[in-house]
Parts: sequence; C-alpha cells; structure tokens
Amino acid sequence: MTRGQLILIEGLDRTGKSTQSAIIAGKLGKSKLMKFPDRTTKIGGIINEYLTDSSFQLSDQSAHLLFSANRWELNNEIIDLLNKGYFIVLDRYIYSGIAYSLAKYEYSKSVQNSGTKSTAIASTTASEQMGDVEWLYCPDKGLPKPDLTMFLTMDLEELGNRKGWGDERYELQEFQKIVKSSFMRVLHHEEDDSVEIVDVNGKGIEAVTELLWNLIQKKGVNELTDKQIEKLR
Ligand code: NYM
Ligand code: MG
Repeated sequence: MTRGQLILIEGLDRTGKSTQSAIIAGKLGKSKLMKFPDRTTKIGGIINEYLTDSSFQLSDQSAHLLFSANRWELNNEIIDLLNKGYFIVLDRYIYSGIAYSLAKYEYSKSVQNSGTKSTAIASTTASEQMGDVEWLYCPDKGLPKPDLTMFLTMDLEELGNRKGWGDERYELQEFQKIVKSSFMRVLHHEEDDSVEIVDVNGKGIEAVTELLWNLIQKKGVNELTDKQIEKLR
C-alpha cells in the first residue's frame, strides 16, 4: 500500500514558515496543511490563552505537555490522511516543542542571574526538567516522524527588522536568540538525513519556495511511497 509523505517546516518566529507551508501544500496536489499549535482544538484553546494572555499562569512543565498533547490530538488524523494518499505539510511540530521549552530554561537562568523579578516568558525559577532534553522529548515519542524536516533560519538582525512582531509570549528578540541555539541543539541534522537547515537570509518568498521545492524533489517526498510511517523513538 502506498501513502503520502509528511513534510515539516520548522523555524523561528517570523521566518516565513506559514507563508511557505501554504505555498508548498498548494504545489503538492492532494495535500493538507496542518499547523501546530492547532488552536482550534480543546487543548489548543488553552494553549492560545497561554500564548496571548500574559497573566495566564501555567508551570513550564504543564505548558510543555500541553503542546505535546495538542500533537497527540491530531495523531490519528495525520496517520489516516497519509494512508489515504494525502501529503501533509506541517507548520511547526516536535522540534518547536523541544526548542522553545529548552530556550525557556536558558532564559530563566539568565533572568535569575540578572535579578529581574518577573517575565511573561517562563518561570523565574528554571526547573530541572526544562533543561533535560530527554524529558522534553519523551511525550512526543510514538508520534509520526516527518519524512523531511526543513528548518528555516536567518540572522537575528534581519529577523529583528521583519514586520509583524506581535505581543504573544515568546515574541521577544532576546528570547529568539536563545531559541535559535536551542533548535540547533535538538535538530540533529548532522546525523539525521531527513533534517535540512535552510538559510533564508536576504531571500524573497519565491527564492525560498524554490529552495524548499528543490529539496523536496531531491528527497523524493513529493511522490507516494510504500515505506512505513516512521515513529519518533
Ligand atoms: N511553540 C510551538 C511552542 O512553544 N511549543 C510547541 O510545541 C509549538 C508547536 O508557540 N512562538 C510556540 C512557538 C511560537 C508559539 O506558534 C506560537 P505560532 O506558529 O506563532 O502560532
Ligand atoms: Mg507566532
């Protein structure tokens, strides 16, 4: 039996992930675009509140587990669609889950050291679990592994100049710097050939699409496959 393939676009905030995910899904024909967090589900509603209301308090561990639970809410649908021959483009997924939480740990530590009293980004006390990549990874074990992951990266300077910085939790430039290095720690692109880093610095929308589409073709993930759906282990 053949199936569609799972393509993930990851990156920092404002790198053009959502724009590119939509374009790529359009080029793939029978496809579905899915975005994480999916704010339309029950758990997604809580996540949305957490991201948009800085007075909404959650422990860092709870927030981390909710993002993972949100992926589990869509697990069956993803597998079902792939088996029905749909290509699925994911706008964020597991790597965002680990990278942002890990970044919160580093951020909490720097805040603790600088003596700042409160911050909407993370707890002021760094909790051990948030610095433990293995702990952060565990709740996602068993979810379908993307056939191809493309991580969009750019210089923090250019990122800072981009329009559309909002006031959601995490949308702070000094935090993005930590997020970027956290992503580089968890992507394992050197030993995992399904993970590619794509430098989009100074490139316009069409140029980035071309880069991504070339990679997709090179990896053959725009064709139906008889490979089993891999699970995160
Ligand atoms: N985010 C996203 C996490 O912290 N953990 C996760 O597992 C995922 C999927 O949510 N700043 C963060 C990254 C973003 C925020 O995402 C909202 P978006 O793509 O801006 O809606
Ligand atoms: Mg955002």
